[in-house]
Amino acid sequence: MAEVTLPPRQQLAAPGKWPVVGERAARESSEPWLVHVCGLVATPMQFTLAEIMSWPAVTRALDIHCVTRWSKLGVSFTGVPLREVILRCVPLPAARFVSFVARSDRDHSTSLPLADALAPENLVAWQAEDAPLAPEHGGPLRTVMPGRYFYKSLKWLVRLELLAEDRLGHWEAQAGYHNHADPWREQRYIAPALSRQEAAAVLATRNVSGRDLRGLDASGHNLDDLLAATALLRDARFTGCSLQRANFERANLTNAHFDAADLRQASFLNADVEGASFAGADLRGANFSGASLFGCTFGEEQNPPRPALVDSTTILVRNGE
Ligand SMILES: Nc1nc2c(c(=O)[nH]1)N[C@H]1C(S)=C(S)[C@@H](COP(=O)(O)O)O[C@H]1N2
Ligand SMILES: [Mo]
Repeated sequence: MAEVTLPPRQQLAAPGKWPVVGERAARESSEPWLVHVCGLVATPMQFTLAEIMSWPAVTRALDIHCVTRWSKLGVSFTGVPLREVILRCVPLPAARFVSFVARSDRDHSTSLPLADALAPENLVAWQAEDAPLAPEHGGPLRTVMPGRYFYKSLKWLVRLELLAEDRLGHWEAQAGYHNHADPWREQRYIAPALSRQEAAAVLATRNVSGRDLRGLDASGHNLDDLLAATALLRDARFTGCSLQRANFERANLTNAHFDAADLRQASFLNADVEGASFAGADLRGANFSGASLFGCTFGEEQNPPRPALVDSTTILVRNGE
């Protein structure tokens, strides 16, 4: 197999697999699909699907990098360059950002600086791998912004609004996703500001239940009996920690790092451990009942493999796979 380079801590999705992430369907509506371009443009316009699809189409192989750690390289998308859509409406000099809005129950949105949105590789696409875009993947029309985590690519595009100030998108505002989203710099989440001293003080109490400690670096600490139920520990680092009997029930541990951690008898009951890594961790007696384990890894895929230690006392119910 040819050598492929992936951004840090990404893995290739299984061949032929394309996970559905976030909303699964557009809002039901009998109205015709129209794409509105509004805000700071000289000529606000609306386009029908047929109109957009009548413009000169391009087909490009683009890389997908989802923030939950899967990547798909060279997916062929057909559409029109996003810049064509925007430039037809003539952005005013004050326009500096674009908000992309979906036809979905929560009016899902994301945003980009205008200059980045105008990059020639970005597409408004209606086809993937030579077939019409499946509804769950954003059909009939989505954006594809290669070079950003995939949350910057909006499914079910119906509105582009040009703005002077940024308007944070759904994930960026609600879930602390990084607004720049460069996978090569691993800009997944905004961590709340917490100094090393503050982090150390919190860890010394061994009780972080219910706290927001996204991105916390606890590597190497002895945290046996840690209380962390319902804590927000997305992207936190517990590499090499001793965490025997730790309680992570219902915690959010998306993309957390548990490599080489001692997790004997730890409880992950109903926790969200999507994308977390457990390479070389000791999971004897650990309980993952009800946990969502999508995209989490146990070291088998590493080169050389560093499999987690699992035995008959490990309760591993792979939900969400
Ligand atoms: N309308 C809408 N667009 C969205 C989302 C969403 O929840 N709603 N999720 C984003 C995220 S986080 C990802 S990773 C990709 C997932 O696209 P896919 O389901 O086609 O893989 O869509 C992005 N665009
Ligand atoms: Mo995502």
